Parts: sequence; C-alpha cells; structure tokens
Amino acid sequence: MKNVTYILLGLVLTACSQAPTPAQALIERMTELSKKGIMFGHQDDPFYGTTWQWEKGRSDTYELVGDYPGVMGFDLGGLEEKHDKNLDSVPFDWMREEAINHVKNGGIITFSWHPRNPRTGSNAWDVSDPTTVLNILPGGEQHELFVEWMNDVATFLETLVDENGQPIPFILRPWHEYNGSWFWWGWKNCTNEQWLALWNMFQDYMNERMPTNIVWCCSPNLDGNFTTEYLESRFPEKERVDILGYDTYQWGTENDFVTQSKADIEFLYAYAQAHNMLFTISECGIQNSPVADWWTRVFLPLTEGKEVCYFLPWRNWHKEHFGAAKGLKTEEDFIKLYNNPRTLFLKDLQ
Ligand code: BMA
Repeated sequence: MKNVTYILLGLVLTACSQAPTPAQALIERMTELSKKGIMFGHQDDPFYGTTWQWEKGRSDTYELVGDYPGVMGFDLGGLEEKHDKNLDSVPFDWMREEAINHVKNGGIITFSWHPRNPRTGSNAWDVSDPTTVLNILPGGEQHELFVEWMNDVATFLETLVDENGQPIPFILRPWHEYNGSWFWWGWKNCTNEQWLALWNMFQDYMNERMPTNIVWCCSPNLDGNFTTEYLESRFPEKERVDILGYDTYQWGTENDFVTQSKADIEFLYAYAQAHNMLFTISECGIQNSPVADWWTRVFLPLTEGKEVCYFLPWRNWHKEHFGAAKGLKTEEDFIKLYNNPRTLFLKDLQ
C-alpha cells in the first residue's frame, strides 16, 4: 500500500512538474488551431483604420465583418528611445492594454521590432553602415547601448501579465525579412555569422528575462529562390525557432507574386514540417486594395491544403493599408473570406 502511495505521489509530482509553460501551451494551441483553419491576423487593428485614427473601441475588421482578428500584431520600435509611442505613433500604454485584453478574450498576440539603427541613430531602414551589426555584438562600440535597448524592450514585454500577475504568452519575431537588404540587419548589411550572433544574443537575453512565455518566430521575406542550403546559410539553430514565418507582399505583378509565393510556401512549409516548427504568413497584403477579389482568388489559394497558423496583413494606415475595411474595393471579397469556413477569427477561438 505504502509503495502504491509513493508511486501515485510520484506520478502526481511528475505530472505537475511537466505542466506546460505559457509558451508551450500557446504552441500546442496553435498546432491544434492550424489543423482547423487559418487565423486572420492584423497589425495595429485597434488603433487606427483607413479613415480614422486613435478612436478607442474601433476596428476596421470588426466594422466590416462583426468579428475581430484572431491574431493581433504590434510593433515595439521606439521603446529603445524611451519614447512613450512607437514609430507609428501607437502609445505603448495603449498597446499593452490591447495586447492583454486580446489574450484575455482568447486571441493571440505577436510583436515585431523595427529598432533604430544603433550605430547611426537613424531608422531601421538606414543601411549606410555595414558595421552596424558587428558593432552591437559583444566587444563592439555600440554593444552597451544595444544591451540597454534590449533592456527597454524586455522591461515593456515583462508587463504583459494576466489578472494574477502571471506572464501571458506572445510571439516574438525579431530581425525579420533578413534575406532582403532594406533593414540594417538585412542580407547585404551583415555577414551570416553576425546575423546569427545577433539572433542568439537577443534571444538569450529575452529568454533569460522571460523564460516561460515567448514563442519565437523567424521570418524570411518573399524570395522565389529558397533552397535548404540558402535558407540554412542564415538561420537560427532549429531548436531556437518555434514558428517559421514568411512575409509576402504583392508589390509587382500578380503573376510574379503568385509564382514566387507558391514556390516559397511549398519550400518553407515542408521545411517547417520536417523540423517540428509551425508555419505562418507573418506579414502579407497588397497595398491599398487595388484588386477586388485579391483575398479569395489570389491570396487564400496559396495556403490551400496546408496547416498555416495565421496570415497577418499589415497595418491600415490611411496612406498605406493592407487589411480590409468598409468602403474598400475588396469589401465584398473580404466578407466572403470571413465566411469561408477555413478562416478563423476571434469568435472561432473563444
Ligand atoms: C513598415 C511600414 C512603416 C512602418 C513599419 C512598422 O512596413 O508600414 O510605415 O513604420 O512597417 O510598422
């Protein structure tokens, strides 16, 4: 009997010690959700839309389909300058409030970071100094400054807690679109080794500060030429990536976009599956909705037959919007997309 008691106690203790962390639980949940359908995400959904700005309670998505995005994206750029608003003028206090609220309502949140160039002081798109990454690594001239910046980011992210003060899970997606060269951490602006050292330094720092609630997403950009050798020449160690993300915008012709995105998605999806990563379209869209049936005819078929976690059109700023809204040419088509049983919005997550 005594032995049985000990065995039972042992089982209970093992079960408790194996309780998943918030990050593991989120990964598990997204794995299940991606078997059901593809979540709709939107950058900065609660702050502004195509015709309005900074009105609490509004959302272009909600006003069009009566439901909120399943995933909401926010950007941390500006924290490193100790600003109270991000690079797109979103107040960080309000961002925190929406992020916590969205998780409380059953939604999922993801953060990107467009930090300023730590070497020149200009913005994330300043690629004038190819020694930028080198100089923020240990031993570099801007290393201490950059550690301070990481502290600023971590200090904000640590405030993402539930009513009981427990950390809530979120997706963190740094150093994105690195196969392009438009950011200071981009392809031609640092070496593979420097980029990898940057990824590891940032990830190790954040994981030390928040060991249980970060889900890591690594997002290359539309390319058209992925091979294993090419992807792996600049990619974190596989166990450091939970989600393989893919950013894809239609800037040129529809044919180029579809051909390249199709090839990229085939490749990256297979890669993610082979390496136990989730797959997502972490940014997407066509600027200012010029094609009426873009969502259902051009975009959604790219994800057909695959377990894709979510797709996240970028922000609806009046001059450059990527999501849906009333009054846009894509209005009807987006309602059709919403009604497609494959797409998941907040109500489907609750
Ligand atoms: C970019 C553009 C910029 C914006 C940045 C961060 O792709 O939308 O205007 O500042 O994302 O949101």
